[in-house]
Amino acid sequence: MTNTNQINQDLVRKLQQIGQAFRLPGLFFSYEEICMGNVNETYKINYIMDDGTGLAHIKPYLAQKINTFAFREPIKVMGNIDAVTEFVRAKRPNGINLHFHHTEVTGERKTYLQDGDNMWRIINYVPSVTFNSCNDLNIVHNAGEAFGDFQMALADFDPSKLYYTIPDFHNTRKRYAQFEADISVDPCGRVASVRPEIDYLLSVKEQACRLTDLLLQGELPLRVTHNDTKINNVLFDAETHQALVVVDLDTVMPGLVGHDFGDAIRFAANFTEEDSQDLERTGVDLNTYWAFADGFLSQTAKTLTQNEIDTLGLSCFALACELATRFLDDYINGDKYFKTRIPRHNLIRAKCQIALAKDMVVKMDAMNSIVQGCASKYRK
Ligand code: GN1
Ligand code: MG
Repeated sequence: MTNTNQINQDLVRKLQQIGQAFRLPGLFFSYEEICMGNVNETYKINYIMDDGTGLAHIKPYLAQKINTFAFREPIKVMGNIDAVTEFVRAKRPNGINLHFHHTEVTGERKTYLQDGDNMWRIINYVPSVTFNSCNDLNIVHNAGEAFGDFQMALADFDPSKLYYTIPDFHNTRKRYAQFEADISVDPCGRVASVRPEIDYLLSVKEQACRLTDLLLQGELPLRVTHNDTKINNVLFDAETHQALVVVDLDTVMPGLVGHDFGDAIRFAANFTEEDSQDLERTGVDLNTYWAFADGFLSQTAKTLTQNEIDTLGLSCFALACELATRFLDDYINGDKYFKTRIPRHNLIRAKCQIALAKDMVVKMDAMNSIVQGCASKYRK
């Protein structure tokens, strides 16, 4: 038996064991890894059961291993998710919702299973399609609407009920402070080779941190935000391309509207993918930007303050720089946080975010005008 088979068999056994703990009915028969997300591990697991009429019925679920290096307090993560999903479900009982299965451990119902250092959960599988990149402006518009709608659905959720599962997640100043501290330690001797990238990021530090500063100065309100608004975190109907549900709620925490807008734009409105090495082509596609902004503001414009609207363009730059520092910091530290799939993956990702941030500077006036135009359209 080859090594790979051995690993797969181990995984099969592990997934079966997890399914059993969550009391999934039927027989486990296959799994596939869902290769999205840079932090958690996700598997579609397929069960076969009798549908009651003697016919075989295949029922898929999602099994997810929470990365406990990123999420140090996964029980709090699940607490937030439970609170938020139940809140939305009560408001919209007929909508498509995420359902987290429960284990029964000594009579207690839990939506997670502790397995040594690992933490597992099982989620209902929603038949759907996702997009890592998308040229279809209708789909991008629908994603903007979905993230805007998600935030508005939680507008009356009491933020004090949420844990800060990753403290200072979008505190760009603290991200920079950590980055600079790690540069001076240089634990893997990689700093010398990434000087140009470090120099660029430090040269724009004040502008990149302005959003965080405005929050600390009380100029921008805290809301309940998603905080990880990559377009692949929206599930779409395969035929109509309507958005079905927003997923990956691990980072739902108090945050700024700009964190959600900026993160979505730096991912979806980039001409290239997040880890592209084609830096010539990397940059903001203003058509995609416009489509997302229109969808997002159609849901949020009436609620947002003028300051929030005025800083949406800036938030895109802030999020691109913040993520560039995180990727480069991880590279400097020896790739401990983000999953890497190719050599120097984090460096490649950082370079791509830097190229994107540079292009945003050039296009910032246009980005701001588009936001103002969409906001006034939906405020009437
Ligand atoms: C991580 O795992 P994923 O892809 O949902 C990260 C985000 C980054 C993103 C970059 C908890 O999200 O903040 O923007 O990678 N999530 C966490 O691809 O750190
Ligand atoms: Mg995520």
